[in-house]
Amino acid sequence: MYTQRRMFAVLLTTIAISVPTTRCHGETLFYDDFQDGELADDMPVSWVPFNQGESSAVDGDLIATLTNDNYFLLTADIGEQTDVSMRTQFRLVEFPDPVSDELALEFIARGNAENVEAYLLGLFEDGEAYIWHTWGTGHSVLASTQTELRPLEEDVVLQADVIGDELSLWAWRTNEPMPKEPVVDVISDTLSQGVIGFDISWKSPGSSVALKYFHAATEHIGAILDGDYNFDGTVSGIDLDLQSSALVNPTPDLMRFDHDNDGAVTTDDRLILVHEYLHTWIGDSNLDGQFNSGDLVAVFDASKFENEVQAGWSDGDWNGDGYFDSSDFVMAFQDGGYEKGVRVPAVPEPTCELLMLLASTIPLFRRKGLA
Ligand SMILES: [Ca+2]
Ligand SMILES: [Ca+2]
Ligand SMILES: [Ca+2]
Ligand SMILES: [Ca+2]
Repeated sequence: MYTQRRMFAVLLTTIAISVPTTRCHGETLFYDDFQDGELADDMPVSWVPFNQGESSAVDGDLIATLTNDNYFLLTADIGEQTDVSMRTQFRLVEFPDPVSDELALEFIARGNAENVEAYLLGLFEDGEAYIWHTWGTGHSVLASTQTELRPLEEDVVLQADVIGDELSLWAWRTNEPMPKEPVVDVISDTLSQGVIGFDISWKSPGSSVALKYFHAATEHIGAILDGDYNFDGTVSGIDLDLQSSALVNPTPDLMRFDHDNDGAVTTDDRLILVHEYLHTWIGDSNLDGQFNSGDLVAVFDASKFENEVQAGWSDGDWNGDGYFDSSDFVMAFQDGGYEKGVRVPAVPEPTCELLMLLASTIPLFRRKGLA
């Protein structure tokens, strides 16, 4: 019987249809959502402040406040980088003297602390986007353009790519898709590598900025797939398990995990991920697009049913509470996908097959657990 199940599992694995993929986003260096309230604990990165300012992680935002009339810089403590793509969502939240001062949020790339040299790619409060080369005593404007973005009034997604000798700045509103082209770009081979980070500047003491997250990768960060929480270009079991962590987290990252925008990460978000982004059913443990006996074989082999050990989606934790127990069968039953084949968009009806299966399978798991 056991051998039969193994063969069945192998067969299913062989014919498994993989989840659609898009091109990857290079290696993610880090993604900091500032949810842990810490900026200097290496989780996932430590932020090192330079010059005069204050910084803290509050309610999932990084707040940086300028206390001088020049700049306040935070670098990510991950060593020198060559090619980098950096993305953040930010808003300028304090700007005491808009008449006589200027205010910008800018990325730093290929920065060198010794001679205070770097590429700066940023956005002024009036919507001017720019790419500068700066050094200790001056700067040159490599490129600039006026945009209609107003970061004092709206959240803006800002992305800087410094890849090879191509420098580009991307900017868009949060309710819009990522644009196909950068707002400004230029070729420069002056700097080859250095630290990365961002600063708030300049001539505007008392000004502050709020960043929702900071994502850094070694290649251009493209449009992120819905449900691709680890940015690997694929929606997979890894993402289901990341969502499970968010489901039991008292302060989850709503930007990433709250798909129905109700201010919480709940079973409804689970259903959106499984139905709309993975196009499958609750219960499809092997993610072959169907919920059938092959999935029961898989979770049976994992042997985590009511064992009080941590379980993932592939082990049978379909509802995302971290364990595999009868509540997972209840959710799968309610979803109604058992032996319904590949999911098509429709309102599912609970099936009596699954009801019968529920009645017959749970004792089987119990017996295995006792054995
Ligand atoms: Ca993923
Ligand atoms: Ca939600
Ligand atoms: Ca399956
Ligand atoms: Ca569960």
